Amino acid sequence: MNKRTFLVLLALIAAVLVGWVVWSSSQAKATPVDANAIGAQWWGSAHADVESEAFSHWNGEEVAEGAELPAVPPTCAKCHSTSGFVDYIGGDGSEAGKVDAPGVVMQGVQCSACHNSAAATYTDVTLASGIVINAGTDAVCSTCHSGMGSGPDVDKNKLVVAAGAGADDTVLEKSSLMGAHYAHAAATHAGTDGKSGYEYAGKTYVGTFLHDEKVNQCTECHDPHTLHMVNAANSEDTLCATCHSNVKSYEDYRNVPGKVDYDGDGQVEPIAAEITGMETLLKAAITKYSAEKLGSALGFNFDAYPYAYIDTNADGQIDETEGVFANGYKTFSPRLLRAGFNLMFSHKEPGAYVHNAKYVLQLMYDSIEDLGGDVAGLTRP
Ligand code: HEC
Ligand code: HEC
Ligand code: HEC
Ligand code: HEC
Ligand code: HEC
Ligand SMILES: [Ca+2]
Ligand SMILES: [Ca+2]
Ligand SMILES: [Ca+2]
Repeated sequence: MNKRTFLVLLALIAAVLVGWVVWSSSQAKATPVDANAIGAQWWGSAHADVESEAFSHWNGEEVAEGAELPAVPPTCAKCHSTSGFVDYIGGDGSEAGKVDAPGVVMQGVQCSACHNSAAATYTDVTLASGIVINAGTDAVCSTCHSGMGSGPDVDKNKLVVAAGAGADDTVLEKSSLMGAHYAHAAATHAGTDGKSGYEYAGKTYVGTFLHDEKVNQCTECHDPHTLHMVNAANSEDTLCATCHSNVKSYEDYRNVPGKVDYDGDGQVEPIAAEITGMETLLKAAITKYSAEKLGSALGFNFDAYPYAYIDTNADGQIDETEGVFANGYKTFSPRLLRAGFNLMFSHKEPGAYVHNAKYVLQLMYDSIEDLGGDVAGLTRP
């Protein structure tokens, strides 16, 4: 099947689903819903962007005999395909809690991922840390947006285990950066209740972020179809404006006035900027520690996998010649893996400032301190 046929088929499937969802919701309540509007909103969202890397990463793989499109392996299919997600929650009649069959590329997150009989009663989400949280009506969103790795995985890494307790500054040959994957909003939101960051022994961490009773659930802020912020009632302004008067639209989300100078630069900035400041300090602490203690400086290019590279000329930047796959950083120590994990945990969840800012600030502060960095001017939330 070529791509055009596939997309036409996808449109047809969506149309049938629109009909089905509208029919089943009309059984439940009398008010008619504008299904065309909902369909259009969904088509414009990231969930429908079937050509994005998240849904087409496997396009180059071999097509199995009898299949028409390449498969998404079961470990990835839960979050990267509609069929894999429905399989995971048991909406296709298969065992719940596990993906039994590979998913299919370029499905996106279709109507049927969220609108099926299993989704309606699905509440308990197993995070990457193994901890189960009762996410209530957030469970569907939280399953795909909780990441693929957790802080405790660092200490379970076989190289770290082999090095033994107390070998925090030992070089682990052929090691690589560990992270929590991407857009793991539910993992940050849960804070220490989800144990998703690398939490240092003897420190305490904030739990689930209780923002305000009207904005604690994913879909109280995110429209489930456009994924954008919902508007305040009878207004063109974003919902945020009801409580943060300067936040009218997209450009302003990050500009809620802050209260504390966490990163110690002498300015009380909005908390999103304090997080960026803390990331910069953690990056610098990582580069300094790796150069001094491990003999080769670690630098980052967050846009190019595997993100961690040898900063050959130790200028704190990864330039084009350094940021190549073959120059990936491979000589982490256990201490460096922990700090690198927390940096990635913050950076790859760009909405952390609103999902649970204090949790990522605490994690990064502790990483800077553990690396022997200077925390004298910083404030730990
Ligand atoms: C718990 C859910 C989850 C699992 C499991 C998961 N991913 Fe993802 N992944 C995501 C989400 C969510 C994104 C989207 C991030 C974004 O674009 O905002 C993503 C993005 C990606 C991207 C795109 C990154 C980019 O820079 O655009 C790749 C590639 C990827 N994942 C590979 C994988 C592979 C390979 C597996 C299986 C080994 C996997 N993922 C398993 C949730 C998951
Ligand atoms: C990522 C999950 C997700 C996807 C994908 C999704 N929906 Fe929804 N949809 C929801 C949630 C959550 C609600 C709100 C349910 C509630 O309020 O009880 C909802 C509500 C609805 C409603 C009822 C609206 C109302 O005002 O009562 C309709 C109709 C609907 N969706 C149709 C669709 C169609 C058609 C598609 C595909 C084009 C789709 N949905 C895709 C999550 C999703
Ligand atoms: C089956 C897995 C799955 C489910 C369920 C799911 N998402 Fe997503 N979501 C993804 C993936 C994968 C992406 C990345 C899509 C892309 O890159 O085009 C994404 C993208 C997003 C984005 C945009 C991210 C960006 O970088 O622009 C938001 C916001 C979002 N989802 C919120 C939600 C909400 C809210 C819900 C619940 C109503 C939800 N998601 C349910 C997998 C899922
Ligand atoms: C207080 C409102 C609010 C709540 C509650 C909320 N979000 Fe968000 N979310 C935002 C804002 C604001 C952004 C950033 C949008 C931007 O900058 O484009 C965002 C960004 C995202 C993104 C895309 C980028 C990223 O950081 O990953 C995803 C995915 C996401 N949220 C998922 C969720 C999920 C899942 C939940 C529930 C566990 C949730 N959100 C709860 C407001 C909220
Ligand atoms: C119903 C009222 C209400 C709405 C709506 C609301 N907020 Fe808030 N917000 C608050 C309150 C109250 C606080 C202070 C919470 C605290 O300090 O623990 C807060 C704090 C914050 C903070 C600082 C977080 C921190 O950890 O210190 C940010 C950032 C923020 N809001 C962003 C947003 C954004 C973006 C939106 C819209 C998507 C939004 N808020 C919608 C009431 C609201
Ligand atoms: Ca299954
Ligand atoms: Ca500051
Ligand atoms: Ca350099």
